[in-house]
Amino acid sequence: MKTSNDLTLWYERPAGEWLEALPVGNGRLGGMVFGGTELERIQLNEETLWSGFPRDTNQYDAYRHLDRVRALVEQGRYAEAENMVNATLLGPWNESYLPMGDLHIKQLGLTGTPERYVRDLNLDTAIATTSFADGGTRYTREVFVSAPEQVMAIRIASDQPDWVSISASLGSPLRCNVTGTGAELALSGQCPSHVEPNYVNHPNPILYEEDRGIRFEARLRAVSDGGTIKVTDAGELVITGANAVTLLLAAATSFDGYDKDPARTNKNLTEENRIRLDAAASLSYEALRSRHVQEHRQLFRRVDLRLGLAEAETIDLPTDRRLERLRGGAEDPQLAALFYQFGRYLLIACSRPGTQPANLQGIWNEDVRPPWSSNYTTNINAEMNYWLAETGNLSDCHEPLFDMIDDLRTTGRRTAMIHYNCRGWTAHHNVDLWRSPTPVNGDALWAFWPMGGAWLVSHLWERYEFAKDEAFLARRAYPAMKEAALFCLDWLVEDGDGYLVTNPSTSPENRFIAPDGSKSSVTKASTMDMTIIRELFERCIEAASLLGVDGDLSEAWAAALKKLYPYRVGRYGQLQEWNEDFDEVEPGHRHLSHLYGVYPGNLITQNRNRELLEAARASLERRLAHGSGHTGWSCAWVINLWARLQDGEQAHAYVRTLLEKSTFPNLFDAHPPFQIDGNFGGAAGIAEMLLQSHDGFLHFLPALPKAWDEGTVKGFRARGGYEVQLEWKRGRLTQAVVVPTRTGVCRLKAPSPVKVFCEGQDIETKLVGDSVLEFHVDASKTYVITAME
Ligand code: FUC
Repeated sequence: MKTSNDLTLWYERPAGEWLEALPVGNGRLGGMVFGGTELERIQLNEETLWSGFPRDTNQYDAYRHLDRVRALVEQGRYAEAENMVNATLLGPWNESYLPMGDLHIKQLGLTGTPERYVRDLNLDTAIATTSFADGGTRYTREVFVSAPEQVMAIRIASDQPDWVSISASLGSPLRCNVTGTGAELALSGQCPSHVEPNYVNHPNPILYEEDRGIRFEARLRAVSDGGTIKVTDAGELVITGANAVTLLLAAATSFDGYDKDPARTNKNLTEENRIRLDAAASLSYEALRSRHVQEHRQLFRRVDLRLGLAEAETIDLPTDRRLERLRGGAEDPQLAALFYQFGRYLLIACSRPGTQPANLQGIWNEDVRPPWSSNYTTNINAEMNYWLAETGNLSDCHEPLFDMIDDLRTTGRRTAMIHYNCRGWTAHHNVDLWRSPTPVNGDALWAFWPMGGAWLVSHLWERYEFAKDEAFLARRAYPAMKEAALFCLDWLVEDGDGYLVTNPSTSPENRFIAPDGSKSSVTKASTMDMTIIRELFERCIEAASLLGVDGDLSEAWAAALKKLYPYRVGRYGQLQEWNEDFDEVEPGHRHLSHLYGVYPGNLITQNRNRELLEAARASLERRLAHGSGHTGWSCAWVINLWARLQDGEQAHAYVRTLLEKSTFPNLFDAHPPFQIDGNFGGAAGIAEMLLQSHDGFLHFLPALPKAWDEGTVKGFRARGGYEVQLEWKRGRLTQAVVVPTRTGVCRLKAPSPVKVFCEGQDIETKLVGDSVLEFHVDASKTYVITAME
């Protein structure tokens, strides 16, 4: 029996399947640890292993058909318009993320049935540990992926001297061969030059071509304390009679940028790996481990979250049993806190400065044809992956997304020009390692959606809002936003009523029933399109004015804002999803695209537009009454929406739904299948229930459910440049601490009377709105807000 602390996932059995294994990673290199006793499997990933190579996926004929599609939409011939989009405006599928392989470790010399088995993942150390006893000997295996040393380390030890004997082997589902010399094994392989998505029937879905595609090498080295090491003819590394063994694994690939042919790069993969292995091997295991733990904690320990008091016995149960218990109706608030911190752990493990952004599975994938190619799906999933980054004090981990935006500006500029004759840049709903911005194959329903760029740049603005760093705004955020907004300016057309609309337009990925009874996804001015554009233009005008640039452009954006197709409230009192009050083909659809303005956007808030907020509530209720929220990410979005609607009980009900119905035993989110967006979106939702800052002020505990009646938060970040601590009891805020990064005015909403102190002094405050207080703050000073009763 093991007593877990609040930051450990633990289990009493080895993982029977991949979704029970525990993820480790350093942003680039990932592993899924199964924790077998006699046979350990660690499934391996490297984030740049993708099929394909740089290609031009633009459709040079597309533009010739655009006017005809637009005319069909204006005539209300939506189904015909959709057919024509499918036939003329779409392009080829993009490429797939791939697994690297497997490391198998046989524990030799076991005598009987293992006893006192435990495996766990400690989120605070980022180490997965397996331990068990066999015939009086206790074995321990620790696995982690070091960011400082860029290697995976596996330490196998026992409590008896000279007792550790193992054999290790490498394999891969990709084309590969394994060689071994001295104390090393090398797995050299090649990626396919194309992989068809797993939902496409194709006689030859995995295509390998000579001198095409990414090459890779994974190199494993054994460092043994005592005993002997040899490589067998079967390509196994065998270590016998050691006190302990450290296996070090490094991986390198020939990927050298989205626009470079990986077959032509001169990277020496063996040398890259050897340099890393030599450096790691020169450290003692203890030093390697402590450098890793220290580096991880510098990110992970920025936030501490405690929710309520779990009933004592739940804390001592393995994680899978806690999930079962929750499914049986029990409360376990601290499990929600664990899920939140697991989200932060995952982001640290799969998205670090300089790495690729988190894809649909972060970096963890065992399939050569993974679901939806495990790519970047920008009509919700890629963005949701970053919803927790800023509030969760992991702004650094947000950066890979910004790098991808920079790449997409280059590729997406050509697509804007070739497909639509527009300035600026665009991206559609699927993006891959090669930064293909074009619409993919299949159906307009998902494929025709040129708003990816405009949504992605909202992340740059959000980063600015949280950090208030004008240099970032000037150098990184505004240039990408401006170009996305230029695209939108050119993409808008005037409709018959003089409104500016997008046409053709879809609302990912729902269909409507047109007045003639036909079903289509293609119309004009979907609410999501108009919201994203409105938000982007407003933010660009604000950014340009802050930076003192682009006056003319700002005038153009302001003029366009006045003519944008307006929000409409439909016959159910709902915020309409499309330009007309069409019925949905799927009223309980998983996407909540028309509610973008409530979350992740902030155009529809209590302060800005209460009536629209009520219409959005009606839309959400209608969706949910018909079964929405049934995929993990959809449920996560619902939590955030209820939080913004300030309904703590509803938000909490969907936190429970997410954990009960959409979470695998290893706490990975279930679409199903596994998709990591729900982990990040769910974690973001939990934070959003406790602290908001999107409506012009800090709002403490805006959607606190009864089940979390006591708790503390340290280290959340809020827009305006704040770090925030909260403490509450019996459902009421007792104290908050705010540390601003800049001097200025702080506004906060305090539902009951509070006093504000700085350095022991009572600060003067002014009431400026409905329970909104305003006071002056100096950068880096600490402001303590205390409830008066
Ligand atoms: C969108 C969603 C699907 C899935 C896929 C990866 O297309 O509609 O549910 O999440 O992305």
